[in-house]
Amino acid sequence: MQPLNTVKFFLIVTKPELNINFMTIRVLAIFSLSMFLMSSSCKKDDNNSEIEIRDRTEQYNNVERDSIETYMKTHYYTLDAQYNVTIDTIDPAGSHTSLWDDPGLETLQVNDPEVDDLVYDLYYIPFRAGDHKAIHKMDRVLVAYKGFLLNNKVFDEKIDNMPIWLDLNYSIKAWQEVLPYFNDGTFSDNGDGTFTFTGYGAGMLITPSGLAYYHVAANKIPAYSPLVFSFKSFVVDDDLDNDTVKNIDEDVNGNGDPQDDDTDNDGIKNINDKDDDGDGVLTKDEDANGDGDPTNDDTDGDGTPDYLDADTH
Ligand SMILES: [Ca+2]
Ligand SMILES: [Ca+2]
Ligand SMILES: [Ca+2]
Ligand SMILES: [Ca+2]
Repeated sequence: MQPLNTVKFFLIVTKPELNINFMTIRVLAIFSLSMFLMSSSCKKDDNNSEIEIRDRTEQYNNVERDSIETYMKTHYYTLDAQYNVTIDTIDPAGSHTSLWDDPGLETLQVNDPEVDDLVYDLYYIPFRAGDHKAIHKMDRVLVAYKGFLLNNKVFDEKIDNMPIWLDLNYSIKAWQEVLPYFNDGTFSDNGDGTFTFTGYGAGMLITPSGLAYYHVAANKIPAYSPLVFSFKSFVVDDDLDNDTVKNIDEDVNGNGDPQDDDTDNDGIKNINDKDDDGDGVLTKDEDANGDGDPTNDDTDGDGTPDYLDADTH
């Protein structure tokens, strides 16, 4: 979970324009934390001792695959000018296009985190990709979102004027997999405490419980619930420790997991460590050629960049 002091700022929408491309946001020094979207390993499980742990493959292949497909074939969405999503049940006499038949629908094949040969269909629909910086699975993203159960009930919502920073390193796998298909937007300072956002990403996703909370019942989410989210990606923070090395490059061993990279073995992972090699010189200052990128400086030519080389700085 994010320590409080890593939160840089929060944004509050004050004057959403009725224009699909603009959103005006006020910066306030407030903090809010959502317990939702954190991975289930982060959650207390005390109330679930009586819940039977089902076989993950059977739960998906025999139960959720069908319930998700049925849901998608019997529901449709509508958008307002701010990419706010309404989901409703299709009237057979009507003319709405189902989620299943939506021309924008994308399907990802995602491996179960625990069972090797279990592969899920994870669905998403991009409303707009976002026109600025790419999101990687190790980044933190300022998002607004709305979460739905397959019965149309909303279990959580962060509206535009109360967005949250979502650290994908600690989020449910469905978000880790889908958000990298989106970018953030750009924002300009209006000089009066507000920022105008343009071109942020917006979409929705439909996930089986195996890529969400599985057997853990969380607040309004029953155990074994496939989940539907609509979301907007306003800002990506691609350098959590502000050391000028991007989060994705802090994964030194390149295995996709930044939690096992701690070059100086000081107990602080590189992704959160401002002095990655523990030589007393900040990573951002181990930039011999001064190009703003410490990853391409290797003063002693030993193949290890200075910021990861305790012998050189
Ligand atoms: Ca960094
Ligand atoms: Ca670092
Ligand atoms: Ca250093
Ligand atoms: Ca060094």
